[in-house]
Formats: sequence, C-alpha cells, structure tokens
Amino acid sequence: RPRVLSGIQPTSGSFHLGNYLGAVRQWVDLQEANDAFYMVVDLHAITVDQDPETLRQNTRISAAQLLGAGLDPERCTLFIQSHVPEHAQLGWIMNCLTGFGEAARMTQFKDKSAKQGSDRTSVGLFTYPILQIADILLYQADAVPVGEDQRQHLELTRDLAERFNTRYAPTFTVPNPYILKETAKILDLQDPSAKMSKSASSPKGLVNLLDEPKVSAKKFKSAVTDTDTVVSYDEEKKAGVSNLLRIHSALSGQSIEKLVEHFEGKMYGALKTELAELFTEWVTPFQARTRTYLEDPAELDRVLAIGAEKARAVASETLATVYDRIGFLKPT
Ligand code: AQP
Repeated sequence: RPRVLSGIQPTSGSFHLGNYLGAVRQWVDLQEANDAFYMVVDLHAITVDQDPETLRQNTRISAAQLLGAGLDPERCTLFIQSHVPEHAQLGWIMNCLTGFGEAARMTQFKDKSAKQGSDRTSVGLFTYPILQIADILLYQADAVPVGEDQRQHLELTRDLAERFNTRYAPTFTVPNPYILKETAKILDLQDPSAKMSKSASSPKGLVNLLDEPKVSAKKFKSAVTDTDTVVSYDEEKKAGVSNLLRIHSALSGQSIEKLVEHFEGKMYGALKTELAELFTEWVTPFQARTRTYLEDPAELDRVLAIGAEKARAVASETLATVYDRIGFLKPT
C-alpha cells in the first residue's frame, strides 16, 4: 500500500477551517487505502515562543481533534513528533545537506520573519522546512497531503531526497505533494486576498473548529464578499463569494456548478446562511467526538503510545540506513 505522511502544528488550541479542509479531511480519506502516518508536530511549534503548559495542553487538544475529525487509530498511525527522536536526528543531517541560499528562498520563512523582525526570528523557524523534509523522508512517504502553502517545502523535499540518493545511494522515496485544488487555499473570511491563517487572520476572518458554532455561524454571515449580488464563481473578480462556494461544496459534497444553479436568483445572504447551517451540522458532532477523547486522557495516551511505537519502527530503520550511508561509525 502506498505510504502517506503529514503533520499539523499544535500552535493554538483549535484547528481552523483551512487546516481541516486543506489537509485533515484528506488525511481521513487517505487512511482507507494507504499506509498512513499522521503526527502532531510539536517540534515545529517551538519555532515560535510557546508556554510549556499551554503547548502540552494544545498537543493533546490537537490529537483529540484529529481523532474527532475521523482518524481511526486502527487504520492509521497517529503520533506526536517529539515521541520519535529520529525526526530531530535526521533533521540535523538534512540541515547539513541543504544550501543556505536554498533555505533562504522559502517564502513562508520570508513572510513570517518579516513580520517578526530578525531579532525575534529563531534559527529554528529558518530551518523548519528542513525538519519537515526529515519528517517526510523518514517514513519513505509516497504522498504528502497538505495545503497549497506547503508546495514549495515539498519541492525542496524532493530535491533533497534526490540529492541524498545521488550522493550516497538510493535511500529515500521521492514524495509527491497531494494537494486538492478546490480546498488547497481556504481564504480569510474578512480578507479574501489572504489565506485563512492562525497568526495572520483577524478573529472575524478565522473560523476555529472548537469555537461555539454560533460564533462561527456569525462569521460566515458577515463574510466579506463584493458589491455585486449574483452568486457566481470567479476566483479573481469574486474571491470572497468563490471562497464561500468552495467551502460549501467541500462540506455539502455538491459541485460548484450545481451550487451556482441552486443560488440563481438568490442573494449572497442565502449562500451565507446555508453555509452557516452546513458548518454547524458538521462541527457539532466533530466537537462532541473531540470532547470524548479529551475527557479520557488515558485512552488518548494509549492511542499515542501505540502510534509512537509503530512510527519509531519505521523511522529507526530509515535512520540506521542513513547513518550507515553517511559513514558514521556504528557503536559496538
Ligand atoms: N488557509 C488554508 N487553506 C488550506 N490549507 C491550509 N493549511 C493551513 N492553512 C490553510 C494547511 O493546514 C495544514 C496544517 O498546517 P500547519 O500545521 O502548518 O498550520 P499552520 O501553518 O500553523 O496554520 P496556519 O494558519 O497557516 O498558521 P500560520 O498562520 O502560523 O501560518 C498544512 O497542510 C497547511 O497547508
């Protein structure tokens, strides 16, 4: 079975709708026909300041949300990144294989560091795409389900895998990004020129999965659209409405064309109201399932311990091969 791997940061308690539609939903689908590894990437979270207790709590909440969203520990391997030390170990090796200029070209780093200023930007934030490369290559992943913002990092991953394979010997599977066009970039509800984002969106533009559904419903209803009134799909001229149509389509399973037909003669308000209802219908049971995992920490720990053990079995094998290829002396 093809191998799939992806991760999500526990940087805030709740995932947002972009995280879910862009990534997590695909994780759930892909666990059926693939050998899937999914993780909460706490090592990545500390590239920016984290309060220790909050980080611990958010890591639990993140794992619970993944289960709430439909990951089944019987069908996939779910684990916490720091439970598998091989990530940091292969990360170092990948750092040594990556050119400084190559890393400096990563647009996510440029954007985030520009916002923070160079004194507040950690070296970890600079090298986080390289740790991500290690995350992926350790598992010999064939496909990596992510949102559009990760495409450039995936290209670097492919380059590094090929570089290692050429320099030493064929070792790593060269992975492909798995990016679904329709949901690859969910936009900020208040600023449809930007992606929905934990750190950059205004509270009204960001739909958090763990917020009261009523609060989110209000955000859909006050989403920024345009001065026209006809519901039609045009990513450039009608970015806001098109974003709402894409979200509707993802949640309802109806095609965009069908939706445009359905809203013919109706105003934007009808689309927003329907979307608020659809979201509430989906998010209410999601929250209930997430809560059951949070209320049973022993069960959550059990699932994560099994996941870490399965992950380590694969990761340690890859790392041992890499150490050998590089020329590290085996301990006796
Ligand atoms: N707006 C989005 N649309 C589609 N996919 C998205 N992803 C993130 N935002 C969108 C995808 O979610 C997965 C997990 O991302 P992450 O752990 O890197 O989360 P993040 O980067 O902390 O989320 P944000 O909101 O993007 O954070 P900031 O604001 O810090 O940059 C990834 O597959 C990602 O593509």
